[in-house]
Amino acid sequence: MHEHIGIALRGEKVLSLRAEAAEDPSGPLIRQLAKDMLIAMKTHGGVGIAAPQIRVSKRVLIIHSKPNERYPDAPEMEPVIMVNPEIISYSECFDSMWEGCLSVPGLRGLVPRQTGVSVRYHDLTGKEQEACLQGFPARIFQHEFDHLEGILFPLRVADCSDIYSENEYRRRIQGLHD
Ligand code: K1U
Ligand code: ZN
Repeated sequence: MHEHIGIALRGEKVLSLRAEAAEDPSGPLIRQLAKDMLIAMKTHGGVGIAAPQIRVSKRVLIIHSKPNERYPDAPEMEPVIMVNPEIISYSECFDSMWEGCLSVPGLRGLVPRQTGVSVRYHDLTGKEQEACLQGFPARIFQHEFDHLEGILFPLRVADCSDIYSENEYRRRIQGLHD
């Protein structure tokens, strides 16, 4: 049984700061941070997480795309840990999807984002990597990268009337009646 790792909630200052670069991507502090983030992401049922969400203001994020109730066609991927990620380029196309956030419980918002993104990052061995992400993984990346910039998804919602409570989202968007 792992110790419980709490999630920072909207309103906490750590979520509105620009996170600091990790000086040593393969060092013991960042490796331990990545382990804690993986535990927190899995415990709380996320498809991604960023270090500020466990109250560490460092530029580390994880994306873990998998098919789920909301995105049944999402690709199944092993978790990808990215240290000091940078965006190289965006695709020109946008689409909108309903997002949630572990730090904004109970809310869903319709967020327009670029459909693809090319990124550069360091892995936990310190090696520089590049990746081209499309679809759901690209969306998770942009959501997590925003956390490193101190931005939460409600700021990205284009129309305020597209912010719903979780219950209303389930009723209206998913057509579930509970
Ligand atoms: O950063 C986070 O808070 C994790 C967040 C990632 C995310 C979800 C949806 C779109 C973009 C980014 C979540 O995992 S929210 C948790 C959740 O309820 C969920 C799980 C699977 C799909 C969608 C939402
Ligand atoms: Zn989030």
